[in-house]
Amino acid sequence: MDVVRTSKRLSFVLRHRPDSIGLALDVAGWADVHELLAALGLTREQLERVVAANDKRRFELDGDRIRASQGHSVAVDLGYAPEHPPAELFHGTVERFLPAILAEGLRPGRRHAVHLSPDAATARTVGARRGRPVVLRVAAARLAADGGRFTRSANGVWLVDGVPPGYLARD
Ligand code: HQG
Repeated sequence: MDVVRTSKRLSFVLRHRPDSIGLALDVAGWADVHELLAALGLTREQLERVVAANDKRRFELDGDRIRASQGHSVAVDLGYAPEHPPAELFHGTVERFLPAILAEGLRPGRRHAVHLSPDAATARTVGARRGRPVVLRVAAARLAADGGRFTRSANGVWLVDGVPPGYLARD
């Protein structure tokens, strides 16, 4: 079993297309582990290896259920309580998106939320998935004070509905 390949497959299924293997998620994004193992042809040990080896702790394995901690495009309510963000958070992107981002702010696109990183180095890695990374600073505490609702996923990714341009600055 290829751990990285299996992890990508799990992300795809648990965030975007559970139906592609006949799986159903509950309202909070949990899938039944036995159904998942049968559908993917994996053993419990293999699944545990993939979850434990994951660099970003993308999956929560809780007894007989499993879910992705963030990144969904399917409708789920992860149930994270709102939290006060630190003064600043960071968003990694690429130059070609900047004109749109600076004009209309950060938007979730096909995901549920805009994803923000706690530090510039992590944001740089996120941006680098798409090319030469550009890091934006987000005035998170000010946005929260102005009514922005922040939550933090089990693996430390900050989530917010959107970030208007007035809260963004290039790092
Ligand atoms: C950009 C990975 C034009 C945004 C990462 C990004 C993260 C806009 C892209 C997680 C825009 C969306 C999420 C606007 C935002 N106009 N472009 N108004 N607003 N964008 O993949 O943040 O490895 O949905 O800058 O580590 O890149 O999968 O979001 O470039 O935590 O676990 O639109 O995915 O995690 O891309 O990444 P994405 P993201 P995993």
